[in-house]
Amino acid sequence: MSRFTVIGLFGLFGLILATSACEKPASAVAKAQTLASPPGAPAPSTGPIAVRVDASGYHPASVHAPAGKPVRLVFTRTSDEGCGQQLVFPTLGIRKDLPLNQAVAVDLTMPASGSVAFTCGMNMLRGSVVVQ
Ligand SMILES: [Cu+2]
Repeated sequence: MSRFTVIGLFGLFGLILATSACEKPASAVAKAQTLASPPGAPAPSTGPIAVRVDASGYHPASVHAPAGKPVRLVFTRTSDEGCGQQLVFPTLGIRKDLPLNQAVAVDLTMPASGSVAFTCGMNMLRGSVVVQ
């Protein structure tokens, strides 16, 4: 086996690791989102909304807030696995680092209808704040 073959194999292995670390959480989040909004969901909280970030995504992946009102989300990343180190609100131009086990507040104003999406730095973990 040549030196280049060995380097190539390690590179491929690293790529597979990086890819699988991002893809698994995304499918888990998609599953969680369909379960997150059952009929008769609880009323929105008026205080800050806590969202935990781990290897499988955002918990909860879908939160609710009143239309047209300011809302504060507090994100805490509790796992070094996965790719939740960065938090992005694409439509608001917000990009924040999430240090491990440190609460990071994000203030935003809800639109009149619809939802505001948030993702990891690579748009693989996904969540949303839905107008209620
Ligand atoms: Cu990612």
